[in-house]
Amino acid sequence: MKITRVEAIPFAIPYRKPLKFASGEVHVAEHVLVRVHADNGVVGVAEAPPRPFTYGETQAGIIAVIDSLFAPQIVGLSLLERETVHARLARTVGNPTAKSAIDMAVWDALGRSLDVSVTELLGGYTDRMRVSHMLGFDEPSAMVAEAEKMRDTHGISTFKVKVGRRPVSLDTAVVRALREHFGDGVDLYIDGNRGWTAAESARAMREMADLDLLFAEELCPADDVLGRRWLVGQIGVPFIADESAVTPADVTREVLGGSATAISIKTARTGFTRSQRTHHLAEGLGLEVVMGNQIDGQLGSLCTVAFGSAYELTSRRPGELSNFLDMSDDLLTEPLRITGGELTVRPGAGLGAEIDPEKLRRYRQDH
Ligand code: MUC
Ligand code: MG
Repeated sequence: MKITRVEAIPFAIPYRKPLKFASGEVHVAEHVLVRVHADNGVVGVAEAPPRPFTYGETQAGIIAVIDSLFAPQIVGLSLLERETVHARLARTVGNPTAKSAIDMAVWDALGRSLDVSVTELLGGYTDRMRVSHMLGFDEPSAMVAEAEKMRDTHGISTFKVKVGRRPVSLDTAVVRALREHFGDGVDLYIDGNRGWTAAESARAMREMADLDLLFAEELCPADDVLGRRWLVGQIGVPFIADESAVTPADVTREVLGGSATAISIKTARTGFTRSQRTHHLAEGLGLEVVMGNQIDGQLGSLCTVAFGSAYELTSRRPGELSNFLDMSDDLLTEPLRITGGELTVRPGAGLGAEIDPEKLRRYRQDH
């Protein structure tokens, strides 16, 4: 079970409907497929989504760091030496999605080698999660129509509404329209991607005080340290740290500093090995956890549900697992399906994902 080779393959699949939010927008999934080969013939897979507006990574940078630094550091290690893989990758700062894709592909290869699913290897709590859908910026009527389509087609009844525009009434009108349209038949929370100031966030939360929000996420920048603490101390719902708390150390700092009371775990940026550490930390600190979405394709969403299903805490709340539905196509032989508002893990070994060779040929960008 020794690692013999790591491939980083760029691919691009257009979105049918771009996702727009306060820190950026995504029109094409220009991701990197990572394949970890082992000497027993097994190949593990995962995908890295470059998010320059969140982590500073680019598609070309992810490929360069994998080819020049990470692959040579882990070739020759056993698939069982996951902590050694983690320690070697950790010698390089940053590059969270490049490291995570390698980490998850190693776990997938290990699961395939042992004929056990990744969810069972991690914790095996359940085999499914309820799904929360992320609604990107648009007119209120269009966002209500999208939510309705998601509910009617896939049974989804939890929605994360992107906010952070100015004036704040652009966004509070959307949340009010959703609540008025669906009544108490849906759960709603908001994510500002740092778009507002602390004072704007406080005003928006007051305007929405009667709308029964579940959570508020990253409404203002965590770097506005005192403003953020002031805000979190006064709002009546858990405040989720997402991009401000990527590492377990970030989580500790943000929570103990009073700048967050809940966290988002994204396997795209902490893989499985670091997401485990974050999960255990969250349990110890008594934090709410939401399994977040890094605007993942189907392979990334499968990684999220594989991890989220492994533990009670991570499967308690609906996970953000549905934005691949906005892509025009994907790489998996067997597409993911959300039914009755739930996504299940794939039966079988590892992640249970098979890459369709014809689709990979069509979308890869390195030939
Ligand atoms: C999210 O939860 O913020 C948008 C930007 C990013 O970093 O992730 C997405 C979703
Ligand atoms: Mg977020």
